[in-house]
Amino acid sequence: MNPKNSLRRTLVAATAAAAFIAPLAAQAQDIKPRIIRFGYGLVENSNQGRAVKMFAEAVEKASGGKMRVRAVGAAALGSDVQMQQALIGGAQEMMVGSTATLVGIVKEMALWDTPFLVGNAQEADALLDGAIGQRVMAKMPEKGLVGLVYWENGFRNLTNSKRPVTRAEDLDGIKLRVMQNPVYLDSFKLLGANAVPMAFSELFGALETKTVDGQENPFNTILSSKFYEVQKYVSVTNHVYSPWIVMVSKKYWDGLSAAEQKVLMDAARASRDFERKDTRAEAAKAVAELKAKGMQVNEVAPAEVARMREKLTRVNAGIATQVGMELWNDTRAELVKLRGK
Ligand code: KDG
Repeated sequence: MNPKNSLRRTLVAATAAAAFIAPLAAQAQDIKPRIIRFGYGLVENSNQGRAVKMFAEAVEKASGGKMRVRAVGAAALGSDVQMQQALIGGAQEMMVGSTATLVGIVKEMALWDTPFLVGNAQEADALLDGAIGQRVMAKMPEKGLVGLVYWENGFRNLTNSKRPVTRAEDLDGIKLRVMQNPVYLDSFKLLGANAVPMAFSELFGALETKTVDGQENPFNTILSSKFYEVQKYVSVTNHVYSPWIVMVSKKYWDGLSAAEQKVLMDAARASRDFERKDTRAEAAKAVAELKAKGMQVNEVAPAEVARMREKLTRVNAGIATQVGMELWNDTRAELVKLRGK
């Protein structure tokens, strides 16, 4: 056969094959689900883990299986700070973590570090879900992150292995782990503790080996992370309301269609409502459960909490400067309005 004819036949066959395969490949691409790696730091059976699971189920249902969330807990994808960098670089799609660990990237998140900023969950929800919370979130895209919603970590309380904390002076000499955040570091130094910044993923081991004597976290985390196995005392201070924030890599977000972005946003809002309800229900039973696990719980007297609060006002000026006086003053004004004064 004439070589030219043979080549022509081959080209014709290849073209025909490509025309047949291309739609199949496109169709396969269409049904191949988007996999969203969603990292978080607590264990699967925690308020954080249960909410990520709920979010994942909502996304898969709403997208008809075209978007699948792979939830990865226990800091297996890294600490909050490491995951934040992975999202910015586009190596990971989503995470939930503490706003307190985000201040190195979005300085306005320091607003939520303010000791005793809010007095109850209702005030927290109103601030976080309202104009103030959205103004802070609006600072994220320029840093490569998209904030969807805030979840509740909760009001933070002290635990340690040495003694009940009944007043600030009892913190003297206690090596207290704090989140990697300057306000937390300064606050507990002001109260007299030997404050030690540390990633959450290292905390249980540090408590177990007595590298640190204590830490501070909401009841939910003290329970789910089994700190009762390595801590004797819980001292109730409610010294700050701590939010978590559900975030998406902006590089990933910008590649989604409007419909896909809506799926994530709707699921995030539903998971926020679920998480807050679940967290508050669990926290309401936590003291009894911690006592049953052998912990000694003391309520710090209001007068002593007031003394702590007075000492901690010294960090407020630095927060106001960091977040900007307009946002700081608007937040204060919003709280006055919420309190009906
Ligand atoms: O991924 C763990 C984080 O959510 C962390 O912020 C939990 O409050 C926490 C802490 O003390 O590190």
